[in-house]
Amino acid sequence: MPLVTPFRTSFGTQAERDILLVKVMAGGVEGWGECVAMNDPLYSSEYVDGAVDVLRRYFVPALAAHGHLTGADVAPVLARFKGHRMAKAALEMAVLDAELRAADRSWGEELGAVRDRVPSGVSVGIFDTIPELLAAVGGYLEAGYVRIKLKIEPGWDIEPVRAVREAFGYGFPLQVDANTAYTLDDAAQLARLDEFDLLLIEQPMDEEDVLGHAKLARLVTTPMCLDESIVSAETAAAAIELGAAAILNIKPGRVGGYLEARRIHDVAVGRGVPVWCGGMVETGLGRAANIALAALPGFTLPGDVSASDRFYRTDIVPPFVLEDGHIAVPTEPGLGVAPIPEVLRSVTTSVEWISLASR
Ligand code: OSB
Ligand code: MG
Repeated sequence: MPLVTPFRTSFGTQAERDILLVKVMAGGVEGWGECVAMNDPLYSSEYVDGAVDVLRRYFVPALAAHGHLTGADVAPVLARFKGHRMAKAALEMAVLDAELRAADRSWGEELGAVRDRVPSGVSVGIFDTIPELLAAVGGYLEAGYVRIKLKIEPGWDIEPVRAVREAFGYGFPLQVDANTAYTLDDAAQLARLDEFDLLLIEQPMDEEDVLGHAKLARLVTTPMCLDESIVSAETAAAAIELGAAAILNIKPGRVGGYLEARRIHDVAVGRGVPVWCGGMVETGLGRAANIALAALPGFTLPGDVSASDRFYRTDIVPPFVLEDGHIAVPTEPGLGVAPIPEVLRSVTTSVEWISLASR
């Protein structure tokens, strides 16, 4: 699917999104899952073709061998296979969607949502020039986004943040995301961000460098938030205890699914750590589920849950729109949305159907 504008981060520039969807058929009910893996293993080790392979080769056969399945069964059945959390999450999402549709229960009801709308933040990419960045940020503020996140990297950090604060003031939450582009040697440079009253700095260093983040947290006053490093409730608890994360970005795909995402939420709430829902440039399918997750009580910070038109001119489901800086939590059964057949067909590049019954 083409993006409305190229999205540049410290790990690359994306002009289109190649998306793997999983559809399960259970009786007469269908369920949809969206895999958040990207084309290339640059954000994390997973990538779309790898996800397709592991689903076809291992995960789908393992689920088929299990027989009757609920959404909650998916993670335990697949637990003996290491990693590939984004692929696992897509399967769990599809099975859970079918289960909830059949039971006439919404995603929000299942997860424990306590709000009917969530505040919407937006992730703003790296630009070639400051004026281009300011035009983009100005447009998002105009649209009503309540929180701005700037992507940063060495050479694009202090100046863009300063320019945004000078142009638009201090009256809205502003945060930065480095996607692992720095090391502890950059501590003094990152401490220069402290004067701009940022809500947080997200994943400045390598995903495995949790201890480094704990050290950096003592050298800067901007609160430390982890994204890539948090892959489970266990790693979340460890990062919090080490002092590496004062805030967590929770992405269901990265942690193996929405049920593990809820466990991380519970871990964080138990330790007084605020969380917010991250995004992976999802279609409206993943967006629907993320919005419901973001309505849980511990999600006290605005997430990267923007309207469909932040990334896509045409979404594959009826578009999510911004209303007064917020997005409504879907209320219909399951995800509450399903692909519009003609739109889905127009962006589909390949389909593979695996029949469990014949195995
Ligand atoms: O690090 O949060 C990130 C997009 C792709 C991969 C990683 C990240 C992002 C974003 C965009 O920041 C979030 C969104 O979907 O709005
Ligand atoms: Mg991030």
